[in-house]
Amino acid sequence: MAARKMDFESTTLNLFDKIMAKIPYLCTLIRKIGFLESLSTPIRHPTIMDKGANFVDYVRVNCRSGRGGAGSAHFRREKFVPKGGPDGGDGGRGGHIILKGSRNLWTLLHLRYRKHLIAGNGENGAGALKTGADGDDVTIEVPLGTIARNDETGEIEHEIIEDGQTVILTRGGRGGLGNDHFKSATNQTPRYAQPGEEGIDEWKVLELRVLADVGLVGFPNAGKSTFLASVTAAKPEIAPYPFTTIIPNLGMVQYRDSRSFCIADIPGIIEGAHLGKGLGDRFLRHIERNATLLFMVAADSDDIREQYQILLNECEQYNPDLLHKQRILAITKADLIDEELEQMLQEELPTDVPVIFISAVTNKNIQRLKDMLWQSVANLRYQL
Ligand SMILES: Nc1nc2c(ncn2[C@@H]2O[C@H](COP(=O)(O)OP(=O)(O)OP(=O)(O)O)[C@@H](O)[C@H]2O)c(=O)[nH]1
Ligand SMILES: [Mg+2]
Repeated sequence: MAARKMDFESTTLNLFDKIMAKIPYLCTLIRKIGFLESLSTPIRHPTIMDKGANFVDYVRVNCRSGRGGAGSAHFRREKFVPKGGPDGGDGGRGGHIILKGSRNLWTLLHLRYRKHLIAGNGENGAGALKTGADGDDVTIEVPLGTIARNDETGEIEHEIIEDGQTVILTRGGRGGLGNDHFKSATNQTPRYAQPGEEGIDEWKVLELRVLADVGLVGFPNAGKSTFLASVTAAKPEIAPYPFTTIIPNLGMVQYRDSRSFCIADIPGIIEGAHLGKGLGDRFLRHIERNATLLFMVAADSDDIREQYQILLNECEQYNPDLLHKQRILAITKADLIDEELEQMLQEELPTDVPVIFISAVTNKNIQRLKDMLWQSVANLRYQL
């Protein structure tokens, strides 16, 4: 009996030892399983929200200008100066909220987490005609092309288009007048002064509309970014899948005789963009300011004329004024079709717009297109 008990105990101990010996191996196994699992779970690629998060072109800000300081109702009191008369100074004005254009900024990102702009209050006036100090202004820098709207009415109030340009977004309250202002022949001891004016507390909408001479309009994958990269020093992302570009890109074309113009490449638009399809019409606002619209349709599309019409329609749905802009139609990727097919396509092209076949790969007609764009830009810029 005792021997059997000993036997059982030694077997248990052996088993225990064996398990303990296997622990490092089990740990490695568990780690390996974890590694294999991580292989099977898809890697999280940056999403549209991640990539575009730094491009902010619309913010609502709460602007609170400062209250004006009260005027002083004070009388001069000095030895040997009896009945010195009123000498109350004026209150200082409240601080303004000021917008300032800066060519170094490109988005409104810096205002995304700075929702409340609060200016300082003006100081009260004092005796001996001392005027109170003005409240501290709050100046926010914004990129060129920013417009400020009234949040309630949607009315455009200001537009920043030049570097260093400043406008008062929300005006600070006026300082009250001191009693010195109210003295008169019939009232030589006015015992009152004006209170300071209240500051304004309001919401404003700041919207960025990129200032560029030429805007690229096309379906995703049409070759817009490739064209931008071939004529400017910009390095946009280029890839053979739709919606590679999800935020606008800008590039400067160095034209002959050191003249230059700016091109904006906006994300591709698709049929129904005005109903929110694809990336929607959110980025169309960035071509509203462009002098010329360069429509781009790929040469290997099923029906070039139809695609052009769809793009035109989306622009019209967004803002009918876009149709009054100068237009050029570029048929991209012309290297994918031969001369014969190009001749055949010529007959099916829209007739209401200048058309040019280009290829960013073989450089076909790129210089000619630059000439056409410059002509169109210069026409408006210098009213030739
Ligand atoms: N063969 C040929 N391929 C081109 C040409 N231009 C662009 N591509 C190719 O077309 C694909 C799409 O080009 P993108 O410039 O990214 O197109 P996009 O219009 O900017 O596309 P989204 O940003 O998605 O709207 C890429 O694989 C380019 O290499 C061209 O002239 N010839
Ligand atoms: Mg692109």
